[in-house]
Amino acid sequence: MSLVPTATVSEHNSRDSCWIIVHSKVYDVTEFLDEHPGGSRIILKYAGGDATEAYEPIHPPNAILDNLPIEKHIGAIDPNTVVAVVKEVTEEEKQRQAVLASRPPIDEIINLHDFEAVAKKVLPAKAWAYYSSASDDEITIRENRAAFQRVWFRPRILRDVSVVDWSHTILGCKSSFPVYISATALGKLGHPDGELNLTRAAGKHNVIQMIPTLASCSFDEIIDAALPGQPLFVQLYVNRDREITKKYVQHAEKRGVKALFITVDAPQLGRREKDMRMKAVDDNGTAKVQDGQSDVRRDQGVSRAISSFIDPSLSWKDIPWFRSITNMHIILKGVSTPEDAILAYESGCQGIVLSNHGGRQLDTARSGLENLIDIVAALKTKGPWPNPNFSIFVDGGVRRASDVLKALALGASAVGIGRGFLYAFCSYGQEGVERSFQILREEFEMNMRLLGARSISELKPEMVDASALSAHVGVTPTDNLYNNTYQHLSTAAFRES
Ligand code: PPY
Repeated sequence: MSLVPTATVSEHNSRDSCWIIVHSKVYDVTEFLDEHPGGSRIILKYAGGDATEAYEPIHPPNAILDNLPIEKHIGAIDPNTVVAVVKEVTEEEKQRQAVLASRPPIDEIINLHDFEAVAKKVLPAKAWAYYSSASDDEITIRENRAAFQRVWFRPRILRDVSVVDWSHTILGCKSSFPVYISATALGKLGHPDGELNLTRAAGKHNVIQMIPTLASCSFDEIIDAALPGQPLFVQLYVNRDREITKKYVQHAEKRGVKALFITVDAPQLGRREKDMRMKAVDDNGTAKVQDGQSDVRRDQGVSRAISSFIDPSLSWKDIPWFRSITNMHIILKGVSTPEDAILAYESGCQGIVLSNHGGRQLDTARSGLENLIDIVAALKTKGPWPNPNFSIFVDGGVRRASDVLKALALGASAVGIGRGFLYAFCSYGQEGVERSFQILREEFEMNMRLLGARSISELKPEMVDASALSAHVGVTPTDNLYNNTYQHLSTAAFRES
């Protein structure tokens, strides 16, 4: 590969000839400018210079290699010509660092909501907007929490609960509790080590992590950070180019991943308005929504900007193809109805995740917990129950072990937590994730004792009253902690005069 002096790169600093440096490699992106889903302006900002810092957290590691024809790969930057740049720290970053330094000591974090409250304060505004946002009016994200509060316990007593055991097996893999780490994208927006915080903590504490397709760390970095034999699942966004998907899936299997979670609820990404508004704010924090620039796609937040590879034509006809390319368990992530649950079962999948994508897709879609009731009833008509060959997972809004116990009592095989663990590492790195596991363990111990269940197999539908679950109106006590972390939506801002 030829070596390119930085002076040569800096000559290509315009719309007519635009070169950028990413990870010490030089690329000619002139013809790609108008195709960039995030608009050309952000690339032009780095024209003739190094774009790595802006590129890294919001692009999958291979995005540029996969999207840019090989003849546009100019070469490697000549290391002898690189001048060390002293980076100016912005006022916003200085303030953020000060807030970070005044975080509560980790032993004062006593529940998963605490992590969210800290993350809300310490995250860069763009990262918080991306992670916390949900679609449209954000009704579903709030319903995900509320649904758990419409299920009430019916505890059993006098059962000798001196020993309680919350360990579990998920798709044949041992887990310290009936919870897995659900995939959330772009971990480096929130912490320099990104998803590796989860991998390392999960390895130490016997928890299963689902690797996101759109992780900031590369798939292999994550696998390499795992302990020998550490069970991992992988999430899949299906690419329009099925060869890319096939390669990804087969590579995952070769590297020992146990289950493939195919995301089926995102043929198009939902409109997440907090994220979109952030994109309409420039680096000085000035609202630019109304300035008439034509080259910026204003309908794009971080997520929409990088989602164009997802194949909206994915259909039931593709399931046999997936079966033909892998022996991993195949789980459909994002099922909501008994009709689709039965189709998944009949098409030979090994399970489903009742999920509305953390409220980020179809707003006013029901919660996974509510859907669980009808779906379990429908699947009971199809074969043995519980069915050892077909698992039902639930995610969305889970913050407490009591939430998990409710889902399991109602027939879930295990439960996924995405944002809860994400906020733990955004606020305290790996230590935060480990603390979140410890908190859950303590909550499992107490709640199982009080519920009268000595093991996960003793959780039964009779232990909960879900009669109010489908009543979408009704008085439930306010969830004070969640309401505290929930950020209200806002309307378009006026320009300052
Ligand atoms: C999400 O943001 O909800 C995701 O699932 C991840 C993602 C991010 C960007 C594009 C597509 C999906």
